[in-house]
Amino acid sequence: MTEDIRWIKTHCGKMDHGGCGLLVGVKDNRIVKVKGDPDGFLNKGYVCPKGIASPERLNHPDRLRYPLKRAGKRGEGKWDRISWDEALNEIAENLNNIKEKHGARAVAFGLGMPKGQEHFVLIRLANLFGSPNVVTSQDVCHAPREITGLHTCGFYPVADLHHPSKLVVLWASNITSTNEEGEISSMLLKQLKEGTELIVIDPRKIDLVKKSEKWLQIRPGTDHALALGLLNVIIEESLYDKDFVENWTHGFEDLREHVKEYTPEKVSDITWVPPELIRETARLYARSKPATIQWGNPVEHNIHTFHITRALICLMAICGNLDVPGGNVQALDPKIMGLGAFVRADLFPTKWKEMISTSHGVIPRFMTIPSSFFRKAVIEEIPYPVKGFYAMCTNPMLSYVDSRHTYDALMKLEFTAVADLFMTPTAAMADIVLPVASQFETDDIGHYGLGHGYILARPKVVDPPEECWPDIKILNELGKRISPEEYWHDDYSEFLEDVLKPADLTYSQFVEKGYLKGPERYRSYEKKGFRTPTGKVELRLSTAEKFKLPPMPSFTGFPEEDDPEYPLVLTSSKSRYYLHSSYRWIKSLREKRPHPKVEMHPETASKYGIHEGDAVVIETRYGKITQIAYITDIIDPRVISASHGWWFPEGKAESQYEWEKSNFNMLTSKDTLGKQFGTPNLKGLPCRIRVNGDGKTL
Ligand SMILES: Nc1nc2c(c(=O)[nH]1)N[C@H]1C(S)=C(S)[C@@H](COP(=O)(O)OP(=O)(O)OC[C@H]3O[C@@H](n4cnc5c(=O)[nH]c(N)nc54)[C@H](O)[C@@H]3O)O[C@H]1N2
Ligand SMILES: Nc1nc2c(c(=O)[nH]1)N[C@H]1C(S)=C(S)[C@@H](COP(=O)(O)OP(=O)(O)OC[C@H]3O[C@@H](n4cnc5c(=O)[nH]c(N)nc54)[C@H](O)[C@@H]3O)O[C@H]1N2
Ligand code: SF4
Ligand SMILES: [Mo]
Repeated sequence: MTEDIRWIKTHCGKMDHGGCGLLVGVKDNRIVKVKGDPDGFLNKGYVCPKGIASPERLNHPDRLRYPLKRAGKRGEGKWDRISWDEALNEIAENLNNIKEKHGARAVAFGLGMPKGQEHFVLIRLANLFGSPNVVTSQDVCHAPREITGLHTCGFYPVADLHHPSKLVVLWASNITSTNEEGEISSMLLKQLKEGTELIVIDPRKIDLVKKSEKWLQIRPGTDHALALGLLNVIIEESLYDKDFVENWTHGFEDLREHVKEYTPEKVSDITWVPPELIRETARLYARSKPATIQWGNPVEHNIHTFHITRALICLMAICGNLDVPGGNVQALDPKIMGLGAFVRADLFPTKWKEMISTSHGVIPRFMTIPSSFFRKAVIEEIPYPVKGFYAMCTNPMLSYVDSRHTYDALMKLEFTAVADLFMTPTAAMADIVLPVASQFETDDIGHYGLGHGYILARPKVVDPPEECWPDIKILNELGKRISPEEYWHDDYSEFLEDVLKPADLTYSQFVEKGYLKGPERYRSYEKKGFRTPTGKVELRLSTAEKFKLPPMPSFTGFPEEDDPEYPLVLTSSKSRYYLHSSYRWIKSLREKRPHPKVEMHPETASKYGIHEGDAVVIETRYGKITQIAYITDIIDPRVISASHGWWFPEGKAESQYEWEKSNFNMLTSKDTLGKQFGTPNLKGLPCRIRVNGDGKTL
């Protein structure tokens, strides 16, 4: 039996940002087993439950297999099967018509979390079509870290887990569940075994707390206050890196004055972290060299994200941890085609001026459109109308803040096409639905454009079923219909060859190598300075006036003010078994996590008469949902943590699979947004809870 199995090396993708090297066992064009590849560049044999379950995506009986055209009213769940030619012509005709009537900018292109090379082919398509509006989740995912980094120190400082650190700070990062952006947790676990110390800053007692020196159980949404408190202690106690500060920072004296008010006592009142623990944490971080901050996504789920990310970079800088091995580094790309060239940014020099976001005064260099601004353009036609939408690798009905608003926008759009593996609440609202070939079914490149300094080969291992097409192929054919043909290839796989040409490799040679990593160069600033206007790390932003940015990181408030009507604080984390709203339909994963769960402390549960397993109504000022109570002391009695991304694939198409019932984004608001990134509050929201009816049903 086992002799018939062919083992193929590839890298995991699309179950998160990807990264693990896999050995995939194939028999008769079907994947029979997946194992972690012991030679995997990042994972050395590690694999998570999603990785193991990932082939189940491919053979699911309800997977989309043919292009579909809406038959009934929008969202009614009635479809006709059509051919690819009909589907592509229909999309092209609608998008071209909208362009003719309202201009190219009236068509928006939607993307979710970057999953593979198709992400960049879609941005290229938007550029060639002439639309400046690519809507992504970047307002709540990575743009605040990346772009604040560019403005403060000239690069995006990522945690360097490739070299030993004396100390790792997990700041809002549940790395053993999320392996965030290819920071595979096995890399950290190896270091911890070898003596690296750990600090965890998280409102929940995550698994790694048991391996940590210190756990700071922070009040959700107050990370800026905590970071300023640490800066206060480090400066007051003169623990900072004097040489680095003197030679390579701009505005240190201003920072010294500015953080005086953030005493541990004051910060403790805001964050609930005891003052002595703030002091000890500051001392341990400042004295450990090198130390790295693995900063996670919740630092971007708050209207104050610019202040949080600024304060954290100041912390890295004054302790001498920027651009040193084992610190927070500028990961250099291998010699491959640059992002700008790949997406043909050169053909669209006026993009910044024309983008929806520019009229909202976002921070320069932030080139994608936050979901709230996109929907404002659709619904209120501000700053101009948007009428058409092509969405790929995304499920906005669940992932955008304020889901009712998404529903309204999808109802109002003149034309929407969605490409996915499965009928989702968003696809169910489309006019055309396209069936895609996904990971394992098409050649792909992983980690391009993510800023971690490597790319990974994801060669195809099986053929896709029936009429499923890779996204790149769809975009290549659509591109020829809605933009100048000369920019598209005869064979879509040429796009992968393009990326590799500067490295003098073909795709198959790249597959042989498995991955490409950029050069390891540190302290580049010693030769060239930092890529900021002052050539230094800008503790005080020299561009503040010019770009209307706050010059110093400050505590600018809670995400929302306290409200006695809503006495608890709501947060969330990603589930280890799912990717956002994806894959509730994979049986083996669903068995592991069958319901959306809301975590609460035993004291909280008893105060509200809630028992383990009860259906609980969670309410904020904006809406209410129901989830199942999970009683645990990993959480503070004043906080609850609900699940994000829940819809019910077993539900009915005509009600978009019960998208309202348990969906976290029914509890969030599009109306209060951070200035620089249009970021909403997804964490730290005032809320209240009660048992739902008899507590038996969701
Ligand atoms: N309240 C709240 N909201 C959040 C977050 C949160 O923590 N809380 N997190 C935010 C973050 S960090 C992010 S990145 C976003 C994520 O937002 P999205 O990326 O929109 O979320 P997903 O649920 O992953 O949707 C991905 C869709 O892509 C489909 N898909 C998978 N593979 C392929 C493929 O190869 N091709 C195509 N065409 N489709 C594919 C999946 O089936 C799924 O329907 O959500 C954000 N929204
Ligand atoms: N299994 C799985 N893996 C994923 C994803 C997924 O959906 N599922 N999504 C992928 C994507 S797109 C992203 S962006 C990353 C995100 O991965 P992470 O950065 O790890 O994000 P989260 O799981 O949202 O939150 C991390 C931790 O922050 C804590 N937290 C919540 N609120 C706060 C707060 O206000 N302050 C602080 N300091 N901590 C807080 C949570 O309790 C949680 O333990 O993961 C990627 N990997
Ligand atoms: S951690 Fe991510 S890349 Fe690794 S197996 Fe799991 S889903 Fe795949
Ligand atoms: Mo994300």
